[in-house]
Amino acid sequence: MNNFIDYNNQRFHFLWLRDHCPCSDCRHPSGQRILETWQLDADIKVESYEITETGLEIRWAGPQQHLSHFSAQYLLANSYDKPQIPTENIHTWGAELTGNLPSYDYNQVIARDDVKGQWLDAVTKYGIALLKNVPTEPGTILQVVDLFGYVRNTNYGELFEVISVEQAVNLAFTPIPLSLHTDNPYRNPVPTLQLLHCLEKADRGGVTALTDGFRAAEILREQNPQAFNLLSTQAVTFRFSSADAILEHTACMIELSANGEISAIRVNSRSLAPLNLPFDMMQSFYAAYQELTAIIQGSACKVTLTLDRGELILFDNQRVLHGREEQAVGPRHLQGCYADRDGLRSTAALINKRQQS
Ligand SMILES: O=C(O)CCC(=O)C(=O)O
Ligand SMILES: [Fe+2]
Repeated sequence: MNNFIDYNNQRFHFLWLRDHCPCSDCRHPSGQRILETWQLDADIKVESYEITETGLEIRWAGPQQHLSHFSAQYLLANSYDKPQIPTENIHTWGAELTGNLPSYDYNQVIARDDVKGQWLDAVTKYGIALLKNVPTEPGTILQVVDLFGYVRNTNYGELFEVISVEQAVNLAFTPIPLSLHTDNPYRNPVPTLQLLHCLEKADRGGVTALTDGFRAAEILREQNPQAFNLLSTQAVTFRFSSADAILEHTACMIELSANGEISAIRVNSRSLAPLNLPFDMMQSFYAAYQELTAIIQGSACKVTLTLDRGELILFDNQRVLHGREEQAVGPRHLQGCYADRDGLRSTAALINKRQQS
């Protein structure tokens, strides 16, 4: 006897169906599961079932004769055994985005739900969006985060001042150029979003460089699969220490999801701890690391721009690398802060739902 039901040419295991029973004994009105999967009989049997106009009705075998009714809509939306279509609309980019970053006007974003939705969707799609005409009142960056989520507080504070200071604890707080990097790979969990808001622009220099790390890693995968394999399987350690924080995390520079997709990038020359790898791997690991970073810094991938007063970039810190080129001459003041993707995605999904209704 089969252990599944064929519904409209989609097969559903008995066990899957029992586990997804939507009745009020099995599901809370919130939609959350009440039944405990571990308590189900893995060989559960069906007493009888009927394909009706509205869906599927099942009477389960056993003393309780439990009944389940599934709507056609639910079964259609949740049928399995088909290629998983990526739900996220990710569009990788290179230098062609120079002068062309997805850009939104702050006043429109705060006035219009649809524009706010477009701004947030752009961050998911491209990993970055530029906001213009943000008031240069210090601290406004925190109000920008309030538009979509929650500030991620760290040892650098709720927000941090990117200005040149004496005895800086971090190269970011000097006028020195910074090679393209993701922030805080020494932290776990790492802040998944970063914001940088320009309050004052240097007379010269202080140019912002940006690279889509997903594109760079894809290029490496194509041009040198062995190098890609090393960077996505050999973990390295990143470390930061100051008077008030000692942070360390060990993970791969290229992180892959279970189905082999590039899911996160960690590159930060300043905070890479001494490499500790098998002796015979060291030379080839360096070659792979140099090849990836050459792609990241290369002109095919990199976008440069000089942030003007009132401009703010919001970007995915596990995907888009940022850097600073040319020593800043004259006062320059950015405010930075971290936030997380969950809040952004949730706000975007709520807006999309509102737009559809
Ligand atoms: O000064 C800049 O443009 C970037 C600074 C930076 O990388 C940071 O604060 O994370
Ligand atoms: Fe940074």
